[in-house]
Amino acid sequence: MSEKYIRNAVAQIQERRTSVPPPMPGRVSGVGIGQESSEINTVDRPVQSVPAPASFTPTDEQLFTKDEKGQRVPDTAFLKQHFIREGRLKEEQALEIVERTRELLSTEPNLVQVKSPVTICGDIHGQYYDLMKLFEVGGSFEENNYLFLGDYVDRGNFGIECLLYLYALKLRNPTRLVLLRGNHECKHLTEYFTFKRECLHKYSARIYDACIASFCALPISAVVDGRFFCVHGGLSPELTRLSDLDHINRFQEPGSHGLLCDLLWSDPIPTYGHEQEGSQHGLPVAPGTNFLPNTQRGCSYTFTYEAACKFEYNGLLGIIRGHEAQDAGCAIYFFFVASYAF
Ligand SMILES: [Mn+2]
Repeated sequence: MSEKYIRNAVAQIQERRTSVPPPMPGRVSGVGIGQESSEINTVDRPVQSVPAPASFTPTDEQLFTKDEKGQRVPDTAFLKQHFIREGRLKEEQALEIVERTRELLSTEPNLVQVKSPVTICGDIHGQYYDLMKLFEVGGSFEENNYLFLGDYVDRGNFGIECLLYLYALKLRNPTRLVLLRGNHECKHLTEYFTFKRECLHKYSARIYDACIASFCALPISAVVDGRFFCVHGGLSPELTRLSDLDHINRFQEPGSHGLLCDLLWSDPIPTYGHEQEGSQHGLPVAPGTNFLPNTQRGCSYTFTYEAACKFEYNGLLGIIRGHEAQDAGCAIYFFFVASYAF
């Protein structure tokens, strides 16, 4: 038995030997190993098509330019390329972008009016290269407006780059770009997830604190053409009219309950549109049910189709929200008023 085992093992080793690929042809720089045909390059980048990371921090002349009114604004084309190459800014430069954006955001109302054509984008979560792709397919600021539904940071490794780039674009296109707050734009989640550590690693506590202060200035909702309500999470039992939004003090860390919390955290019920018969996603609920505790999130609520219809009485056609990943990139639940002339 053991002899058979050894023979089998030896056969496998021999077989494996023959499957080892021959050494790559190349050249040795500095270290002389092997034959001339198997030299290895130890000086140049092995994959020349991938540019080296940007190891410099830009000068103010490189990073900032003047807009049409002669105001100092970030050069977004430069910043885009610098971040693509994983470059960093000087602390003062990052601070200037975050601080000035905070001031600008503070002037916006809780509910921002947006005009179409508009490209609406969901959670970015630190995926800077996906953000680049988004702008590539979404068109230019001359062609359309942009509305982001929050969750710029955490999870992905490039949260600060996403934030600084979006803030730079905001300074450059104050009315063309609207940035809403997501549930991750707060102290509590960025401490628990990755953004705080990312900030401390790449920049400093000062930059992190400035980012947190800027999050409190982000508006929380938008309406496109007076017809589509846009928010990160969803509805709330405390939200009946759009004017209810005016009374929120958004300049604070969101609590674990209440209207601000719900707007950032709630979800449609998993059986949305089929609540009363139930589905593989959940048990039936009684007619007239509008909100149920959101057990998956551990806070806020899930809202039903009935709750959405009630809210539509504000002259709306639909709700556009982020907060949940979708396999196909997006999901359309329902066209609220199919016969509406639009
Ligand atoms: Mn979210």
